[in-house]
Amino acid sequence: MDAPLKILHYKRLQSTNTTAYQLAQQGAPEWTTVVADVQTKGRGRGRNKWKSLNGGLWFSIILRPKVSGPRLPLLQFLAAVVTRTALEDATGLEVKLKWPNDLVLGNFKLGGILIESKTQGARVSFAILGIGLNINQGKAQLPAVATSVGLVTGKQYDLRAILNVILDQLSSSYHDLDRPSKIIENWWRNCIHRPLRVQVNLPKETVTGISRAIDEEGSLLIETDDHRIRKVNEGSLTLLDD
Ligand code: BT5
Repeated sequence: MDAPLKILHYKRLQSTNTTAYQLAQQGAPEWTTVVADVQTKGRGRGRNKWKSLNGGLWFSIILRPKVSGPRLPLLQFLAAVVTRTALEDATGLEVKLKWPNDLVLGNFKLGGILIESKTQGARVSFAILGIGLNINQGKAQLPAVATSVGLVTGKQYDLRAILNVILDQLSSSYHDLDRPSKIIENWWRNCIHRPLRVQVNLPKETVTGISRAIDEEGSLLIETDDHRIRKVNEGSLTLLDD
């Protein structure tokens, strides 16, 4: 870790990503981490909302990775593999990954990752790595598509202890950003649609086929029914049963 780690803990914020972004613009050091018990305007990708009531772990880390803009998605994949392992270690559950940014438990969404960044040309000035994990919430505090660790195990967890493990493991594997294939291989090994039939809804079309691989920029490669490979870099993925 290049700079001393500072954790800023708030009871309530609109979004830890927004606060972290403002701090980064004011020059806050790398690894400054913003955590909130509750987010009143938690965000997902695009216009998606992120339900962030008490009991979940909602945090954002300020990073200044030395990667070019197109390689920034690697940070999301690195965060996913690190968080997955940390959660498995803390809970004994089998946590899996789904493209592009989901952590899943069984068929339900356990957590998500949202990276927002400021770039100058191809250079990344800073990136805000936002991670949301459902830990201690009950069913009533979660959207229907979601689950929490506590809901599955019946136990309650120490959020700060889980955060510390994730930060620790992330800082010690941060240099893996120079080894994209290592990150991608680990991610792919733990992905639930490897290689299964999927549908990806893109802003203007739908692509259906076999999910074959992730490339080093985080795009999903889908083999369509006419045996061509389609590369998609955004969208929502659904597993098809047929
Ligand atoms: C994500 O978006 O999965 C990224 C979520 C990132 C949240 C963190 S919390 C800390 C930081 N601060 C923020 O404001 N955000 C980050 P996406 O792939 O777009 O998924 C969003 C969708 O997940 C929503 O449209 C819902 O369907 C579903 N969803 C909402 N809240 C959820 C929750 N608590 N658990 C599981 N799924 C949820």
